[in-house]
Amino acid sequence: MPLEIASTGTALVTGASSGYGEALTRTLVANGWNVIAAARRLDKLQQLQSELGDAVYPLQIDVSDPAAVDGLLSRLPASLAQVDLLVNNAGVALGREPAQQARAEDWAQMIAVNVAGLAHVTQALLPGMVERGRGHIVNIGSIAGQFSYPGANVYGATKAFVRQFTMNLKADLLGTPVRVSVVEPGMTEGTEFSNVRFKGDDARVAATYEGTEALKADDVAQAVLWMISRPAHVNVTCIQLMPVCQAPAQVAIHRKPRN
Ligand code: 8X3
Repeated sequence: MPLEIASTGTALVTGASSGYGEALTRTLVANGWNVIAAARRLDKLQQLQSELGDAVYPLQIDVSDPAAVDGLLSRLPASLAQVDLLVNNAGVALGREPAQQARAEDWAQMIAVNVAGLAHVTQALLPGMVERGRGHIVNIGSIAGQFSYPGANVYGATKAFVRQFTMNLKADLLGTPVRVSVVEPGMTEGTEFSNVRFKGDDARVAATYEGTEALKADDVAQAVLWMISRPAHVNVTCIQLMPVCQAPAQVAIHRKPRN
């Protein structure tokens, strides 16, 4: 059976300046959507617009700034004010140190963007979707929200929030046609994720991907496209994807040194 064509409309993608957000912006535009591409780096968004055309509307915003999110809808032109698809993609991982060595500022920033920012943007757009009887929210989580690994501490916990928030939204939206989904990617290469996480330590970034064939941002964009292309009565609640070379393999055991 051929893949259904995604229904189109207006999408708002946070974190659209790079990585999954950029790939998704390209995919949505290619499938007929108008995309409000939201991120902090306006120059990157403007580049996307000049490349993809007027289907892209650049919106400079920091989702961790409550006042900016409160004013989000008022900054949109009337033709784009009714958002049909929200992709809560903006997120950040900072550090891989054990919790006892992690920096408080890193934890605070991850919570501000991945948890508070995501919830706040949702709160800004969801009432309109329910009122209009049309909408889909896709949250970008991570396999780190389900599986533990050393150094994932607060990052993984923020992504566990994303998963559970999605499921709780699903419960609240019962009786409305608004859909809600979470996508949980594993290791992905070719994005800024690890450069940000390791704060520009190129050797650690290179070591992370050495000998692997990781997911690409487009793999994630295609998963989102499939989700939003399902018939209106189908709510894909969760897609989790990992590269073949990655697995949540074992519970670790620390052994005492032999005497
Ligand atoms: C990032 C995926 O595998 O690096 O969200 O934790 S992983």
